[in-house]
This record gives sequence, C-alpha cells and structure tokens, in this order.
Amino acid sequence: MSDSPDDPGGRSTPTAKRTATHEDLDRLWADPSGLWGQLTGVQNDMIGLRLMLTGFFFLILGGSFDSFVMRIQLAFPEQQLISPQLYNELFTNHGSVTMFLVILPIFEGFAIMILPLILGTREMPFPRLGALGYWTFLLGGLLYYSSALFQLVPDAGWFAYTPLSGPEFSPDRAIDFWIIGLTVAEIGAIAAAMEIIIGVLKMRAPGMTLTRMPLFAWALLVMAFMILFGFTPLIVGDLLLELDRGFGTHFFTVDRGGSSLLWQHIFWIFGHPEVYIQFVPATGVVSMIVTALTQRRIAGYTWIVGSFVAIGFLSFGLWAHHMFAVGLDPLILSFFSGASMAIGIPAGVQIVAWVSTIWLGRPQWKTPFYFVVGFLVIFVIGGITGIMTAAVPFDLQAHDSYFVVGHLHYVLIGGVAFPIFAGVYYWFPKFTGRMLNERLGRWNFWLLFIGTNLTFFPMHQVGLMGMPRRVYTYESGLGWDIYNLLSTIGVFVIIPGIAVFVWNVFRSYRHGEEAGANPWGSDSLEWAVASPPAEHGWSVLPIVRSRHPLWDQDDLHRGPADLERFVNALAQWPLRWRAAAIVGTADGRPQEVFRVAGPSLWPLVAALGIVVIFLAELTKLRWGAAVGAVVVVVSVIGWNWPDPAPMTEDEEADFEDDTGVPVNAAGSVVVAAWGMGLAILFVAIAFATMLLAYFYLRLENPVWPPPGIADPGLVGGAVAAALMAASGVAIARALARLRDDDRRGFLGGLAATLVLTAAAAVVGFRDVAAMGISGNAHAYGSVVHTLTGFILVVTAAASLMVAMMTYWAWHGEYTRRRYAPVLNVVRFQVAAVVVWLIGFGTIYLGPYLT
Ligand code: HEM
Ligand SMILES: [Cu+2]
Repeated sequence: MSDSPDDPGGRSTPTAKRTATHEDLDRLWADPSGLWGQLTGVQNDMIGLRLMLTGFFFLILGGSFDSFVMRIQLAFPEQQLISPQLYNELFTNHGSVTMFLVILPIFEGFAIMILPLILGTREMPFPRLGALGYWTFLLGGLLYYSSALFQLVPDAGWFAYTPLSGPEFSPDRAIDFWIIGLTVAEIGAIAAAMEIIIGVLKMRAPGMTLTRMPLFAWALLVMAFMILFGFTPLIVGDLLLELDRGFGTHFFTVDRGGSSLLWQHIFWIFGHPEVYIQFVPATGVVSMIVTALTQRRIAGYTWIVGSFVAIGFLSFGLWAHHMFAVGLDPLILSFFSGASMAIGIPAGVQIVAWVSTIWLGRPQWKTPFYFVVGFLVIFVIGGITGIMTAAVPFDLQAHDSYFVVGHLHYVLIGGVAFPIFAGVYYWFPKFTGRMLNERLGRWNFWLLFIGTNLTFFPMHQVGLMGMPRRVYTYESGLGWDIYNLLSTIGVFVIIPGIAVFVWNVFRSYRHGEEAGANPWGSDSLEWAVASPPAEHGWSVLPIVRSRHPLWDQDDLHRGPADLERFVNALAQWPLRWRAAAIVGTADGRPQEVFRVAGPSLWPLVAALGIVVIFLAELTKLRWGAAVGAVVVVVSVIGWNWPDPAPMTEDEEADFEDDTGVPVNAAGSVVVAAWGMGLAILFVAIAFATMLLAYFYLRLENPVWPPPGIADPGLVGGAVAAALMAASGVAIARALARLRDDDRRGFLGGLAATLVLTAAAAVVGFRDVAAMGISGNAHAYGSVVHTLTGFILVVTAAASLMVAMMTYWAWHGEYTRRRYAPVLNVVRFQVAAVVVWLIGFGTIYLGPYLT
C-alpha cells in the first residue's frame, strides 16, 4: 500500500476533464472584481464562505466571550464580579447567539459552498436568493448585537418566555432588539434553506439518482426542510409577541383571554427541532468522513437516509418535552415522553452504521478522524443523559438544574461542534489547495476534547446535587465548589484549543502542504475537480453511475450515449450565459437547461428594505415600515425584471433537437415552479401557525367571542368569499386563453382577476371593520385582526404579481412557448384564494363552533 498523499487507499482516482472552454467558463461564472463585485456578487463559493465566517465571528463574540465571563463568575461561590442583571444578559445572549446565529449559518454556508461540487453541478439554483440570505442574516445579526450599544441587552433567556418578555415585565426595548434582530436573521435562514432544497433535489449531475446521492446532501436536504418548518412558526410567534409589545394586543396576556403557554408551544415547535437542525447536517459530515477515512463504503446507507428523515419528522412531534414541568395533562406527558425516547432509535441506527464501518475499514488516524471519534464518545454520553431527561419523573428532578446544562453542551459540542471541526479539516484542502497542519490538528483536538469533558462533565454531578441553572452565584458549603472550579478550569483548556485552530487555519492557508485533487482518497465528486476549484466547478459535467463515483468509475465523463452527448454539448456551449442542468428529482435524468442568474445589487437592496421595515418598529417611527416595504417591492420587481433572452427560440430548439433536453434561456420552467412551490409552502406554514393560535385561544376561552361582542353576521363574508373564488376561476381562464394563443382573452382574464380580487378585498375588509371589534381589548379581537391582516398581505402580494404580469403581458413578454412565470403567478393567486377561504371561514364560523 502506498502512503502518498494522493492515494492513501492505494488506488488512483479519476479527475475531472479540462477542456479548451475552461478559461471562458471560469470568466463567465466569476463575479465582478472590486467593491462593486463584493456588493453584487452571488458566486456560491463566496456566499458560502461569508456565511461560515460570519457564523464563526458570532461564535467568538457571543458563544465564547459570554460563556467565558459566566464561568469566571461561577468559579468560586459568592463572587460579586458581575451583577445578576449582567449575568442574565450574558446567558440570554450566549444562548440566543449560539442557537440562532452560529451553527445555522455555518451549515448553510457549508451547503452553499460545497453542494454544487458534491452534486456535480455548476451553481446553486437561485444565487441571488443565496445572496439575500447572507445579507439578511448579517444585518439581522448586527441589529441584534447593536442592542449592546444602547445598553438594552435582552435578558429573558434565549426562549424569551412570556410574560417575562411581554410589555409588563420587559417594558424597555431590549426584547424588541431580540425579536427584531433575530427575525431578520431567520428570514435569511429560510431564504438559504429554499435555495438548498431546490439545489439538492433539482441540480445534480446526470445519472445521480436519489439513491446515489452522497449522505451529506441528504442531511442538508433534511436540514433545509426542517428550517422551513421550524423557523416559519417562530417568525409568526415573534410577530405576535411584537404585536403584544408594540401594539397592545393580548395574545399572551392571560387576564385578557391570551395564553402564555401559547408562546411556549410555538417557541418549542421551533426550539426542539432546532437542536436537530444543527445535529442532522453534522451527522452528514460524519458519514462522509467515516467513509473516506476508513476507505470503506458506509454500512447501511439506506438506513442512515431513513434515520435522517425519521429525525426530521419525529423532532417536530416532541416539543412538549421542554414543558414537562408546566402542568400538562398526564396523557400528553406520556405521549411526548415516549416520542422523545423514540428519537434515540434513529440516532442509534446511525451510530451502529458508523461504528461498524470503522470497525471493518482501515482508519487513517488523521485530524478529521480524531474529531469524528471524539464526536462519537461525547455525543453518546450526551444522548444517554438526553434519554434520562425524556423520562418525566427524572425531568421533574433535573429540570432547570445544571444537569441539563451539562447534557445540552455534550450534545451541542460533541454532536455539532466536533463534526464542524472535522469538516473544516476535511474540506479545507479542497477550497484552499492546502492541507491543514496535522500536528497543530492534534493539539487542537486534544485540548478541545479534554477541555470539553472537564468543563461539562462536572455539571451533571453538581446538577444532581441540586445546583439550579441560570443563577449568577451560589452559596459555599453545599459541596458544589469543587465542581464549579473544575468547570471553569476546563474553559481555560478550551480557549487555547480554539486558538490553535485559528492559528492553524491562518498558517496553513499560506504555508500549508499542497493538497492535490484528492488528498484523502475520497469517493465523492468534489474530489475530482482541482483544489481550489474553478468558479464554474465543472467544465464537463460528470456522469454518475455509482454511489461512490471516484472509487467505482475510472472515467467520470463516460456513460450512456445520450448523457455523454448532453454533457459534451453543455461544455462547448453556451459560453455567453450561465447555463446549468436540471435533472429529474428521483432519476437524475436531464430535464432542462436553464439560465442561472448573475450578479445583482437587488438582493442587498431587498435585504436593506427588510431591515428598514423592522427597524421602523424598533425606533417606533412606524411610517418607516412603508418606506421599507416600497424598497422591498421595488427590488423584487427589479430582481425579476425579464432580461432579454440571450438566444432565440430557434437556437433553443436546435439544442433540444441535438440532445433531447429543452433549453430555457429566458427563464427556467422547472426551477421556478419549485421556487414558487416552496414560497407557497412557506405561506402555508405561517398560515397554519396563525390558525393554531386562533384555535388554541378559542379552546382556552370558554366564552368566544367575549361577553358584549355579537357573533359575526355571515352575509358580507359570503359575498366576499364568492368574489375571491371567482378571481381564481378568472385567472385559470386567462391561462387557458394564453395557451390558445388568444392574447386579448389572456389580458382580459388577468384584468378580471385583478378587479374581482379588489372587489373581494373591499367587501371583505369593510365587513370585518364593521364588526367594530377592538384589537386591544381581548385576545379575541387581537387574533381576528391579525388573521385578517395576514390574509390582506397574502392577497396584496398575489395582486402585485398579477399586476406586474399584466404589464409584461401587455408588452408581449409571454408566448405559447415561453410562459413559465404565468403559471407561477396562477399558482400563487390560487393559493391566496385558499388562504382567504380558510382564513375568513375561521373568523366567521369560529364563534359558532361549540
Ligand atoms: C466554551 C464553551 C462553552 C461554555 C463554557 C459554555 C457555558 C455556558 C454557560 C455557563 C451557560 C449558562 C448556564 C446557566 O446559567 O443556566 C450556557 C448556556 C447555554 N449554552 Fe453554552 N457554553 C459553551 C459553548 C456553547 C456552544 C458551542 C453552544 C451551542 C452550539 C452553547 C449553547 C448554549 C445554550 C443553548 C445555552 C442555554 C442558555 C439558556 O439556558 O438560556 N454553548 N453555556
Ligand atoms: Cu427538545
């Protein structure tokens, strides 16, 4: 066996073909240089790296600095170094930053940076959406942090429980910073998640079926769906809390018909999956590294995929285990307790798969592998203490004690931080062309491993001895002193561990050993391109015939004749616009060639507009929200302004004749449809959360509406609903006319849609207003008005799209062949009709339910 760095497994691996078009493609896919390029750039390598660096920056700021000060304060009993108030601010900040601003951007950045290479494609599907995700994330994080400048640091814990976070007990603006800064960042997280979902499902190399997809891609797919399903409810919850705080509604005011448990439910519907949102991609990293560094196909691929999906589903079904101590019904307690223990099963499946792969393989004891083994050890301990707290009687003892703090850090640091370090050591050579230093890597690992255990193991013990969490000091003589001192000493081992890492990255970036294309002898596609990769990644797309293409194929560009013809055609042509291939979701067969969007300033402008909307609430200059909304609308229009197609319909047809794959240079059909589908899903989840709030409050209030308010009359609502339903029919007719090439009928149908929607809105909203319910007297009015506002926003967004489309249709933008955007607008209008019918149906009929 040879131990040359290029083929540690003793076999040589194929590399990607370089073509004469390589330089042209590289230039075509690069962002402009200079400051302008920085602001308008959308290139996936850059966006991904920025997300990761920003996440790491917040980790240093909020993750490490805060915890360091807390641990100094707790080193000895009865210390008065910092005030109780500062301690509250520190743990709130530490928890909020680590849970919202650190892991998520690091993994989303990882995904955006690496997926195109791993999947054998050239870019992410919506580079501008990725850029928007980055800017909103950065601006939201900075907004959140700016609270420190005003000495208004949030102090209600990272879960911001009501009523502590409500207007009564937190009257100053501190919590507003929390809500508003984090909401902006969450919008960024969702934007990036949509990009990742479509990237994984639709942009892969020809031949890469779902069952040949690398495990990391699977994990990122599940993560992205969880972000969509977890963060959307949280955004709605945040908005409701801000309404309570800034507009005097009563969602969470108990003596006005609100419920503070409602906040806890919404928060933990997000908060529990959040832990797995962080954990699932980490296990994806581990699966890749275990395969590569043991030179062995991973055992139980299908089982691992199944366990990702199972975790994705299960984690949404067990949020209430964070609420065991709030007095829920015993039946509910046993359900959530059982579900919480069940989630140990998929995690166990993965552990068995990794351990058996390692057992049967030939591990290379390099730094990534050390971190993987460290992960296994620490995570298993954290998993066991997790199963312990899933048992209700135990939780009632350990809840809010340091046992939980020990448990959660074992899971988060062992389960998430270690895989991140492993991943950086593993993929660093790909993106820099240089290896990280092994000796420093060992130091890095051992300091972190020892430090983590020294810091967090004693916490379990002191927790069982009764030390509560979130206390700024404690009495001496309780036997807690030694454990706290050990914990604090542990931090002094962790810090040099991190310093060694930073030093290693800096030094190796310049002076590290040259890496070559495939230094670990790995099996997945990214290792076939040069290190560092070209801007476009692949000149000739690979044709995938195996789950481990670099081990099983000696030529990456050989395959069925039609696929070969396709990838070669795409390498030679087109060289004037950024062409990328879309494949069938399951079978990986090419479906479409579409044009990927290029650099643009609009994502940054849109992000600024979003920030202005929220900033207006923070500063109480509420007219500013209108300004922000205008900026957002303008930038969305500018962003989507149709570019002239870079080629004629005939040229497109020629390519299709040659390869059998349609070309849509003017705009994608498939990707756009998926984007719209996810946007509608986002609206649906937000809407479901609003309905949850309505029905939860409905159930908690025996009298609904409250005394003195009449049940709504049904006539006005019925008329409005009929008009709105008619608008859905009108737009469907318009589409049919376009397909018949009847331009006038098409335009007429669009006009009818707009008129009917407007009429429905006038009738509907006047009717609700005429009920004369106050939003500030009782939770009933609050939820009726907010639900109405939600419907209004969705309807207005639909009308804006229809109006823009009418304008372009007037200018002859759409033809029988090119009308993909029309289809999408039709879909959204229909979704708006559904939201309208269900939403107003709830408002009008809710009071009649008994
Ligand atoms: C140097 C390493 C770290 C140390 C010394 C540390 C220390 C602490 C301390 C002292 C607390 C407050 C416990 C309390 O008073 O109840 C805490 C809470 C917390 N930490 Fe860390 N931490 C570290 C790293 C991390 C990391 C990497 C994450 C996440 C990825 C994290 C997530 C959290 C969370 C979510 C809380 C809960 C906050 C709360 O209960 O409100 N920590 N940590
Ligand atoms: Cu949980």
